[in-house]
Amino acid sequence: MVDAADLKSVGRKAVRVRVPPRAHRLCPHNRAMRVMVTGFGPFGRIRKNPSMTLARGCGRPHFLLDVTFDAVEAFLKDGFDSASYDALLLIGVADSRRKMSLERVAKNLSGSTKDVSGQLLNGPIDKNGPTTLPSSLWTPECVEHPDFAWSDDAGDYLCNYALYRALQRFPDHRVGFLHVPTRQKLSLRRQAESLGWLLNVLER
Ligand code: PCA
Repeated sequence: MVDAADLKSVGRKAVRVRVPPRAHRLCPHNRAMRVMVTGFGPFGRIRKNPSMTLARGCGRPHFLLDVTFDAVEAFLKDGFDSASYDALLLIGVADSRRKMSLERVAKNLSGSTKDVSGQLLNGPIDKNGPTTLPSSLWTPECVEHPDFAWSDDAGDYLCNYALYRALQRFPDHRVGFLHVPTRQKLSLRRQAESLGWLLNVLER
């Protein structure tokens, strides 16, 4: 469907004006978008976190995070060189998911599970922060693949925390969180292929 805003009247003819995807508008000279990818380490029953393997193997600059509040804070403060990137794609596992889930929102709430160092937040992430923050990374094409689905619930643990804090800290970057299934539900090989597809879509 053609959006009315995409149509300009030239004489009597309506022509379609191509609005470049947001990625291109953000990057001067049509340069491919520069994405940093992160994955998380083990926690709870997850001994081998697929997000770590995916981040390592995605062929883009990546950073591996321990499942702790301090590791997320340290990464956002010193590990993410924001001037060198346009976007930040955070990845974690959620064993309830069957699909690769594109989180659309982060909420200002951390639950009652301790991080792997024993630290507990259990309450608002930022007492003065907004209740929710919308993700700024996705485009509608991101779900044009059968392995991907939208999600509006990133949980209340480190993944939601990382998304909320990254969105707060980098309002001018594109930031998103991808929750992946366990490898028992979707093979790692297929997850890696799907992630490759997603990165290509985002970088277009
Ligand atoms: N999943 C957890 C934290 C780390 C990870 O991979 C979560 O969903 O919050």
